[in-house]
Amino acid sequence: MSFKKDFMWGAATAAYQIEGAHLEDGKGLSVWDVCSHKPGFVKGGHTGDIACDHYHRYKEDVALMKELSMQAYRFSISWPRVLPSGTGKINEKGLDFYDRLVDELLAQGIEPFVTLFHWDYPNELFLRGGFLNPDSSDWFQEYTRVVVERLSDRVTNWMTLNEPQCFSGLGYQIGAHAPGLQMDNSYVLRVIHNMLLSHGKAVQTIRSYSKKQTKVGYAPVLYYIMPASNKPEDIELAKQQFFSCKEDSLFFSEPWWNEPIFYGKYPEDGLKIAEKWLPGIENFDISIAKQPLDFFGFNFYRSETVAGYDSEGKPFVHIPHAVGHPHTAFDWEITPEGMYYIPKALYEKYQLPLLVTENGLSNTDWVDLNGEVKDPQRIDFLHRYLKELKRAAADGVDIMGYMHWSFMDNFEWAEGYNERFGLVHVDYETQKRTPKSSAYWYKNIILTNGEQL
Ligand code: PSG
Repeated sequence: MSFKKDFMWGAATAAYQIEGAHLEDGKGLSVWDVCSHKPGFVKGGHTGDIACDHYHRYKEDVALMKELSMQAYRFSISWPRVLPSGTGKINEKGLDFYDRLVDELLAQGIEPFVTLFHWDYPNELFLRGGFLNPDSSDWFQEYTRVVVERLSDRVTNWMTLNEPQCFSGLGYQIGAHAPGLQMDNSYVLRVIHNMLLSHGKAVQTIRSYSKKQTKVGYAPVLYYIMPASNKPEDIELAKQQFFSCKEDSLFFSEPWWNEPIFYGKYPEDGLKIAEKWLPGIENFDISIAKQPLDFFGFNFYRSETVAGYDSEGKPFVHIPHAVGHPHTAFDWEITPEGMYYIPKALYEKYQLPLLVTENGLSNTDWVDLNGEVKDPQRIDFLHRYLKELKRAAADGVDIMGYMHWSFMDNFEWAEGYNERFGLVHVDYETQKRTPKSSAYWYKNIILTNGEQL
């Protein structure tokens, strides 16, 4: 068994990470525009002001996607480009950009996958409380309607939120990402609650305003828990742990986000933890978060925790620094097995087609004397992860497609341009694009539907 005939191979990006043109054509500021300009917020003082200048070079970029045989492209819309104040006045020029991008993709036979929110929250709404404001889900709904009314005659595939775990956790609790706050858990819980409501209302809006049939999903990040060995009891314990809420990482626990979205309720084990921080949260009505979805999208990069039974038969879960796995340039563990275990476990639990919305690595790529960009590590990474994904497909898991993160090198949030995740190399001085050796390797995988994996 192999990948389905209509399996979709592609790559992903996000607006703030590639577009640049941060003040052009009436765009409003996002929290990332503001934070990246604060000294010390981003490594090297980098900002997304110009980034890959994709706003002006999208045609060249889409042509490159075509050359690399991409069948799908996942990108996000900048909310403040479309609604500079977040609500109210529409910026037609901003919407026009996405119009042209979608037309260009379709003209080249590339299927657009649109993410509505990939972290560049309108600053004006942030100043009104952002996701802490009880109206925030209505704001998101208004924005969704504007985009859907404009693009849904051509766009079929939608994702509401990208990694809301990171936006709420890194943005409101740890402060490493915009808006850069360090608030206590009771506030983070409210942010999460409003993000979940936003998701639910946006799905309703997509369904009511879309001009044609849609496929709707979202894109949480998931960290798998590695079984300590191949013994069935270790594998089972790892799965149990993956599906449970953990006190030290509640906001990144699988059920905390997905159970409201798929079951309309917060998980019981999570509520026991959350109740200590926000008494009464068990009465928060989250039923609206549950709307029928067409696919379960997920971003998967690594597994940093191991679970198993020790020699005395006692269960353990821990974070070993070295699980015996190689690491990426960003020092993330390379754990391809998760690309088998996660789809298996998710499909069993939610029974929905799956879409890998992101997966990839940052790497120290080598530009050689001939100007060719060599990244054998990325090829090996892709090979290992895709082999595991294929194994899950062979076990009968319904997988719609795979979007590599990222199509091209881009602004890696707090790390600036220091981490390179692209299949295509970007020389930021000249904006020259050069497909890396991995891009050609991936092209061959696409053309053969992963046959030789
Ligand atoms: C993903 C995975 C981890 C941290 C951050 C992300 N991890 O394993 O520790 S964020 C995610 C995001 C995209 C980023 C990309 C690479 O959606 O915008 O550029 O992954 O960090």
